Amino acid sequence: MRLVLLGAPGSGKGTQAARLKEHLQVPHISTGDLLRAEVAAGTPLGKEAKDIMARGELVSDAILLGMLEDRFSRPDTANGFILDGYPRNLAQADALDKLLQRIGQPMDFALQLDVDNELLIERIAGRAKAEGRDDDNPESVRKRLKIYDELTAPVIEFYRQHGQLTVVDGVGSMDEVFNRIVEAIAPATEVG
Ligand code: B4P
Repeated sequence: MRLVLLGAPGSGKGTQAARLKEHLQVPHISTGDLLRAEVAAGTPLGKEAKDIMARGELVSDAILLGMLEDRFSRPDTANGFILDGYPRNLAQADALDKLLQRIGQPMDFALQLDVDNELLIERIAGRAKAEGRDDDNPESVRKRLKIYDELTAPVIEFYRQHGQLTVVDGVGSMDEVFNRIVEAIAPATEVG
């Protein structure tokens, strides 16, 4: 199954993708994780992305597309994937659509995790304490939420218009949200 998780920062995309990966037995591709790995390894790409990410801004579309093309070329995606963190604007949504058409693997599901802003800020503040991620400071979080509203929210409409969107209530315990997702994708998993 090929699935993309959509939702604001802190909506639980990474959290749920880690669980869904076990459930569906397909790889979890997080563009945030791919970028953080580049930063940690100190590659030229990582050096370019580090400050942009810390400020809560988007890394360039060209870099992201190159990274994704590279990731999709690996054999473990043959049976599907869970994509998390991409697309973050309409240009990325369009590029992804074309890329998947080219490799003959169209998206099966776009799942939006719906969570209100107050709770998003609370969750990210919790992660800031637990993990100390560079971009979880209040200023970057405000910027990330603004960018989400302006650039990423239209991506939801893109998938709605393509008839691929399912909205899942992202409020509740991690188990409750997971169970809702499993229920939403059940018809597709039953027919294989
Ligand atoms: P990401 O890594 O995608 O970061 P994120 O949006 O904060 O989501 P994440 O998946 O980590 O958080 P989650 O909601 O699971 O991106 C980081 C940066 O990378 C971007 O700002 C950008 O600079 C760059 N980037 C990535 N992709 C890009 C792209 N396509 N184009 C350009 N730039 C890109 O969880 C958040 C917290 O909530 C966790 O602490 C979790 O434990 C908690 N939580 C989750 N579910 C919960 C629940 N049900 N109840 C209580 N807490 C919960």
